[in-house]
Amino acid sequence: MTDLYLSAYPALAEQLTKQGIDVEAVKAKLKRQHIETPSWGYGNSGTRFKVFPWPGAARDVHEKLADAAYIHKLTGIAPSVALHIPWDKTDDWNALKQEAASLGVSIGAINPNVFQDQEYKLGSICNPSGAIREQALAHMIECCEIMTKTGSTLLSLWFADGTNYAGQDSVIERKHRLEWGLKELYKHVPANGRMLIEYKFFEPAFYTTDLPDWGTSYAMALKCGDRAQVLVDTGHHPQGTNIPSIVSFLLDEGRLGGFHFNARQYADDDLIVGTTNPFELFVIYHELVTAGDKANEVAYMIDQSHNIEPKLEAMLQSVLNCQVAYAKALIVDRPRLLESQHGGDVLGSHRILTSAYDTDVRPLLAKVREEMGIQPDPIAAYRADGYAAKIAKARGSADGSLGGYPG
Ligand code: PSV
Ligand code: MN
Repeated sequence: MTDLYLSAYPALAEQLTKQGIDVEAVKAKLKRQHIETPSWGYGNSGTRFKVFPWPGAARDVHEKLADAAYIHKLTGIAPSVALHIPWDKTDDWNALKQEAASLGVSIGAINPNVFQDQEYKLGSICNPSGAIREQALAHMIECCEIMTKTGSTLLSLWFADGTNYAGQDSVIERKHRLEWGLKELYKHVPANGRMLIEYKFFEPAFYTTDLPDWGTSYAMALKCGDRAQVLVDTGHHPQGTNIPSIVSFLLDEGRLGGFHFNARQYADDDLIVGTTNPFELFVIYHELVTAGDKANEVAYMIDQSHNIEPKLEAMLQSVLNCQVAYAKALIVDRPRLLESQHGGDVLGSHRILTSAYDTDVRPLLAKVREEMGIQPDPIAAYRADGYAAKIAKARGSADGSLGGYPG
């Protein structure tokens, strides 16, 4: 199969060149792609009904780093790992930073956890109790310090705050508490860092959520300052929401901080990226490529928790699906698309876009990987490799989840 893809490359390159695409420039961009994988995607996690332990699932931050490094070795485009605190807490951050570097990866976004402790039953920075709000703030400030120690430039915030019943709490007061907490926290974000504000329309709260949508995150980011931006988790919207248009608006406003990529069918399903929604993923990347330099700082992170799938293969597949979507977005004939759009050609424009989507980019990606010195087919390489069997033997089936709400 691999040979088949590589041998199909010259014909594809010729076809793309005829269309006016600079194939060398496309390959250069693909080699610079950067997808961050989440530490929590390597450990056991599941649904509220059951956590099925996976043989070889990472049991601590060291094993998570090793697994992330393995995914990077196979793909060449996953050089950083997001950490979740306190799940990944260590006494010696400098040593962890060195350990990551020695494995060929770096520490990416720092994700505070203000949803797991008993105190947070009624919320964190929106909690009716001032003492609990302060506790949540203190934890997030500690995460800013961890950023400095690890060299991370991203603080990635998600709050489980909300209410379950009408009248349970004052929605306006909760908004004021949210604004207070975010503004206070922003003062502690390292000068070279950014604060990404994630939203989610429901769950675990079922009546109101304090940060339910991109507009609320955007409004809060504006109140905080230039280095506060919105984080789009692709699983956090009501059905039918047009995520690419949100992406394009935020990019143009300079407020798209990053992504948590995953796929969903119904709610926040945390499935492998691009499995239910490959066209949506492609259009998201199309908006990013169209935005040019405005997309330079966007952080591309995966946020998945796998229950029944092999953890490493699921992560690998996710990274590769982002690569496919990006490759297809890079070969959109943009000058022709713009001309067609300006001419008001509804279906002609759509066709230009879908013709890139319909292109089989596997030969292009096989060539890119060959030039990067990695295996042209990472899934085949993973399946032929002994790493998964080795860690299954060494680590066994650790019981239990990461210790709380499953992603
Ligand atoms: C919440 O569902 C979320 O998407 C947030 O990003 C969390 O930090 C992550 O999942 C892990 O629980
Ligand atoms: Mn997320």
